[in-house]
Amino acid sequence: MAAQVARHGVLMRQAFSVANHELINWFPGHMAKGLTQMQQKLKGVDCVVEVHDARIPLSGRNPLFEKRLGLATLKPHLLVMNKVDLADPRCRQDVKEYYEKQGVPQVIFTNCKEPNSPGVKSIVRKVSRAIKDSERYSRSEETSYSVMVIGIPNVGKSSLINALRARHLGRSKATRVGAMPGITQSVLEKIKVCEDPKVYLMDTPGVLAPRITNVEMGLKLALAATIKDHLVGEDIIADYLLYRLNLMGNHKYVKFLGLDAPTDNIQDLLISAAVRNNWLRRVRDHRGINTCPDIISTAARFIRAFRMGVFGRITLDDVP
Ligand SMILES: Nc1nc2c(ncn2[C@@H]2O[C@H](COP(=O)(O)OP(=O)(O)OP(=O)(O)O)[C@@H](O)[C@H]2O)c(=O)[nH]1
Ligand SMILES: [Mg+2]
Repeated sequence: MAAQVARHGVLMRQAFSVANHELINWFPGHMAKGLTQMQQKLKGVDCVVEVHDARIPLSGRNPLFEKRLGLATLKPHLLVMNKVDLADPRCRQDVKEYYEKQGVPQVIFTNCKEPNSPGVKSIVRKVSRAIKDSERYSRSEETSYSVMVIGIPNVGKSSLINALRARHLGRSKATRVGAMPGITQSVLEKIKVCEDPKVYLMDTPGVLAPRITNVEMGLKLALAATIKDHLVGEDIIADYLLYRLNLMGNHKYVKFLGLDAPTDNIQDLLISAAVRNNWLRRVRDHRGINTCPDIISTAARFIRAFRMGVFGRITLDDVP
């Protein structure tokens, strides 16, 4: 049994265990196809911008990118940590230093909901510099840059392209964005995001590693919405969220869900919250039509609140 410590008179878990240790396998056809298209188009690209979610700065970066696209060796490579508005700002310096040690010199922190935020503003300049500094840059007359934007699903690749377009060209969205993973389904044509220098960005589908073998990493990826919720289960994601919040001593969920006190029991939490807030569903049984607590939609509301930052800015990885 996992170790527990008392907080607010309640025993809280110090480790998370799931009954079902099934690994997450989610590699739909569009991801495999996207990866092949990316490989084919890489030749004409001057720089690769990898977007990741700042709430999981270490978890889930796809090893296939390194393997199939040869990022570090072939092209100038910038790592963008997006959604900083949702991540703990205290982790930023540690993330930067961690990646510097790994040989990734450029880590840029962005909030793509704000085209005029400092990170977004710096991208074109840093891309131009990285290309000019690269050994392979021999086209001295060339003033147009072609950049491929890659990353796992739902981290904000398309949002970054739209934010840069809004920032430098004052133009509206050119590529579709959505709260669910798997919105961009194929490698798109180049989209102009800046006039001077001329910078063209290529949007790509989010590609996850085909097998996620580490259960806790899978849960973090799910909580950050990079995997479709139903593949893991809303109740399991909600349980992991509860465990993490309690571990941090963050009990903002009590007020948000209308509970009396913190709890470490997800079933109690979901049932109480559903009853208190009238989040019920109709069921038909031998007595006719009745209502019962809607556990899954309550779990989904709890998870959505985390993703909107209701419980504060939280980074899920421990950065060494
Ligand atoms: N809070 C916050 N939300 C963001 C940010 N950037 C993007 N989002 C949201 O994240 C979700 C995913 O954005 P997309 O741009 O579609 O992500 P993507 O990486 O292109 O996703 P796929 O095409 O599905 O791989 C959308 O709901 C965006 O509004 C950010 O910096 N902060
Ligand atoms: Mg997209």
